[in-house]
Amino acid sequence: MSYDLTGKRIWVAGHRGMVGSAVVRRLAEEPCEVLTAGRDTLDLTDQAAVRDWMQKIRPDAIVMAAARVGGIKANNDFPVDFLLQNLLIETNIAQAAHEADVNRFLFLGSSCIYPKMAPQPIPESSLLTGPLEPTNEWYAIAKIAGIKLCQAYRKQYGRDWISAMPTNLYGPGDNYDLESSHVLPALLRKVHEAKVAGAPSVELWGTGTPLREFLHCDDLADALVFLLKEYSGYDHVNVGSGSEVTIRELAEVIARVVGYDASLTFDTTKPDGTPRKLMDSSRLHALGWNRARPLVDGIAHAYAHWLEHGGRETGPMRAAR
Ligand code: GFB
Repeated sequence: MSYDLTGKRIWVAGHRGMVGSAVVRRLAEEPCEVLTAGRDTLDLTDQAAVRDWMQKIRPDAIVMAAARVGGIKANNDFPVDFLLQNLLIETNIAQAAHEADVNRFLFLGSSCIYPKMAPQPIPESSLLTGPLEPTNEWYAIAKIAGIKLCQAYRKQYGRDWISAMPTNLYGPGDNYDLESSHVLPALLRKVHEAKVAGAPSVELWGTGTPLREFLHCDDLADALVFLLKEYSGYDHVNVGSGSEVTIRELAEVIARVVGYDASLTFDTTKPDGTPRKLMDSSRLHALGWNRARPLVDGIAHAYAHWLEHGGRETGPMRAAR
């Protein structure tokens, strides 16, 4: 299968978020036209507005990077927001896309769709084989519904809609708000602020023992454009870097990048979440993509970008990836 992007009009939903903006940057290298809609123009939770916009714009393809996202605490604290907003965004866009005859659609899920105790590395076939991790089951259920929507439109209407499941992501445009962010930007900020203040220690949440796999958003964007061009199929495709670190090791890598050797303390009243979630990305590799950069290089890039942009948070819980 090969989907030629030449002359195609591609809507990147959620283009201001970390993933959406990375996809826009990557698509700029392709001979296609990128379409975007700011939040001031289009409320993705408004069904009628999404339908009207889609009828007017009629894209050839959609990359669905819009979502309500956040780290472990935000997911745990705001279950309604994570479940409801993601369901609304997904169903509105999918239904409107079908009505506007959009035949190419790339949906983005998350590694948290898999059971908490899935075999490691996690194959795509683990989906719906066991109970979810309770801190993020709300987000996971919404993302599983998105995968199923793509499969349902393929089955009932023959739509060439596909899904990709990224692992934990980071990079330019990430959320650095300490309450709602993921661990990587949180630790970059904490270590940086400890360095500036000359503080002797940095506090991490949980025990530091959970394992996580991290992927730079520009690597994800490259993989997504690859899938858009090269993949057609009912099954979703994992997108990971293939290597994992404990949260303690992550903090140590970040300390090296920032250049500050603080001691680490652990707030074990905060949840660890899932103990391990390394994805099996062999399906993606077999299709021909395997270009994830080393973690230390990616973190150095993210840190430089954050410093260039004033080392400030990008806001709590944006409604776009
Ligand atoms: O990245 P994170 O918030 O989310 O946390 P998940 C990963 C691990 O880092 C957990 C620990 O074990 C946290 O307890 N951690 C240590 C910290 N210090 C910190 C800190 O300062 N901030 C944060 N945020 N964590 C998310 C899901 O799970 O992963 C989402 O909640 C989504 O739904 C996303 O799937 C990819 O990796 O646990």
